[in-house]
Amino acid sequence: MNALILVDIQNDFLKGGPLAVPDADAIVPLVNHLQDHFDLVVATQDWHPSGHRSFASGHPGKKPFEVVNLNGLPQTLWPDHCVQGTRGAGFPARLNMNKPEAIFRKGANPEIDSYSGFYDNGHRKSTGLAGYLRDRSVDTIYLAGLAGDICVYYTALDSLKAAFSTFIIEDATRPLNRENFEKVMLDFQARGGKLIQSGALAGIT
Ligand code: VGL
Ligand code: ZN
Repeated sequence: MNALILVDIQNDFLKGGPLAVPDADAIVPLVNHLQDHFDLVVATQDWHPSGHRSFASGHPGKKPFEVVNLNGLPQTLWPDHCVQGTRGAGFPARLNMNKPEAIFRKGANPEIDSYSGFYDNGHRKSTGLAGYLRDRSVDTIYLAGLAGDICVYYTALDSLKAAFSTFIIEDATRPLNRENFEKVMLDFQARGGKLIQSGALAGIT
């Protein structure tokens, strides 16, 4: 059984948002179309309380994209984004959110960031996503969404660790940083993950 996971396709990561991913809006129509190829679609949602410790605004003298130590883990500081209940944390109206059967929220603990849809960055607390997918007899996961080099990548790594066959649909994601994306995709593939183009999906699913 295949599942498509939509990673963090939220207003704050789209055009005009505080953490806008370059060209991110281009994936929305493609992602809407891709959903037709899957029997199961789920989504993840970055969902931070205001004052989350990953926000640069709470670290005097620090700027977004600087790295600090947060409770023993290296933490890139971000502009305030995806604050619970705000429009920016919501899904864009033009994204089809009728098909996704469940939404897994992450990043609610103010003391630890959560890039992966499966676990926080310290691998301390599960979101329940792996158990949900196994219960639905999923063995193969396809990933689309934002950002390709951050939350899509970390979700893909945990998917491999949980022994799911894992595909990233390359044209259905966009990175914050293209150079970093190329680097982390080599790592993803070295761990057994596969990069595919959406055009190849019609024959597979
Ligand atoms: C993300 C940075 C901070 C993402 C979330 O969805 O890729 N990146 N929070
Ligand atoms: Zn975040």
